[in-house]
Amino acid sequence: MRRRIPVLAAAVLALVTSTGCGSDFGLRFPGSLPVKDPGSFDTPLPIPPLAESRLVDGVRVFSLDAQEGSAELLPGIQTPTWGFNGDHLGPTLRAARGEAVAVEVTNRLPETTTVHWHGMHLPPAMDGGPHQPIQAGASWRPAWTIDQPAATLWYHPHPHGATEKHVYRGLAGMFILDDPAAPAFGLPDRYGVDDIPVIVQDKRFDADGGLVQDSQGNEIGLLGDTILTNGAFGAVQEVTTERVRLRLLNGSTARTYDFAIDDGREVALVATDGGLLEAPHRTDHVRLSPGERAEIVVDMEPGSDAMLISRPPDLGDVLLPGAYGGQDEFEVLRLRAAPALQASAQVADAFDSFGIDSFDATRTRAFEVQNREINGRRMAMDRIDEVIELGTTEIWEVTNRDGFPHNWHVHDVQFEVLSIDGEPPPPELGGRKDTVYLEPRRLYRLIMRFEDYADERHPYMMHCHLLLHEDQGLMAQFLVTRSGLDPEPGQFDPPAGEHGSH
Ligand SMILES: [Cu+2]
Repeated sequence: MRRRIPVLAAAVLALVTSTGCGSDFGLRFPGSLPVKDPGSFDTPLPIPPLAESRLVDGVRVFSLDAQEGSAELLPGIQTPTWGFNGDHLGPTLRAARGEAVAVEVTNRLPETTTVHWHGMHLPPAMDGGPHQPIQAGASWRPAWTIDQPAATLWYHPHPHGATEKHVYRGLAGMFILDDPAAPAFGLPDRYGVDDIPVIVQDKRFDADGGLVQDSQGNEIGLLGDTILTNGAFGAVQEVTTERVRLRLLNGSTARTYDFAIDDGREVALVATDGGLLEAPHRTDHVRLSPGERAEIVVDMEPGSDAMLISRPPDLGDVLLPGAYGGQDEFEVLRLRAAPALQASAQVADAFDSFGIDSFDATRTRAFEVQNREINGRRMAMDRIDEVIELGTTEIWEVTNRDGFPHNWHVHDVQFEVLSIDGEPPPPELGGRKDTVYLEPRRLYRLIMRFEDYADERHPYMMHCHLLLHEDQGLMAQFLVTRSGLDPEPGQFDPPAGEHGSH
């Protein structure tokens, strides 16, 4: 067990740190520990397999089975887990812009689940939110056409009140979108060779190796003391090229990371949630809250080692940063370069430009997040909170009124951050986003367009992607309709269960 994070030592360190700091009470929230691992990081990084698909009448059809299993998350120990098409996590789905896709999802779990396509622009009935439950033993077959830029998306369950549990047990996978019409821009693109999926999650284990899902009173949820990359602890990726692209996904339930290379070198941040930035952004760190993604390109020297770490993330003006992982620093993934490296292309200086014009916005809505509520209300499956007219552009003003972290995720769209407290967003928030961290008491102005899919009966979700908060009801429902008018009383008939019975 020498490569497992030494919990006891970390607890002692937490005590020392908290008493020395004076502004924090580290042991009040034992789920939040500074985690250090001196281990050797020599477990080969598991690369999720690319999902097989078959073409049926021009539709690319994938199959996903949610199932129970057992996986070696810690060396030599079997942990009961859940996974898609396997014991833990799921295969990487991959499709191109313009393709018609379908996914045959079968639930082999002992309870109801759903599968949501996080970041995808698609009809709400295909979204896989809480209104598309798949009962135990049942199947569901969503189908849609990929119609958005190349991006690193992901899929995970979204059953109302149980999302934290289902994701934490291992139900998550990447969904990579390609755009054949877009230039390659010199970006590394050989999956598993120089284009590496990196799903980062934190876990807690009991003495028998079982996953412990216990937030221990922490109001943001569970903070694990063991960091897994693609389901492995202490992983190393062998690098054979001068440049390697890491597709970072924060698949954790509550923890926010600040990814960096241990020697402080700059990397090129090339993409965020919804695709490429307008130009690479040279930076030495990238903060990701749960659900967010970032693609970085790391330059490697032959024969060298580089450690991807997470530095103490700046969580903004929270009351007890140490309680929310704001003081934690730990290693994530070792990159080990071969003695001789294949040449890599030069990454372009600029990518495609884009941008939603704020003059197009016809409506502004304000959302206040506080006490697990949005504008004073918790999620209700039979209540529509907002109705939006198809084809319009809106500005949403979102503020976290609590003294602890939240973030903000909107289904169906990729939004852009117009401003934060009236200032332009930093470069890392200058791209297409579907999830953004909400520093307390700051005003985030987001702009988005609602296009293509009108539906009077099936809502999309907006919610905090800290999964405990989502489960507790920090979520709201919106319809996109042709009229944009509220549905007549009784017209909204939540279609829960319509997909779960066959
Ligand atoms: Cu939250």
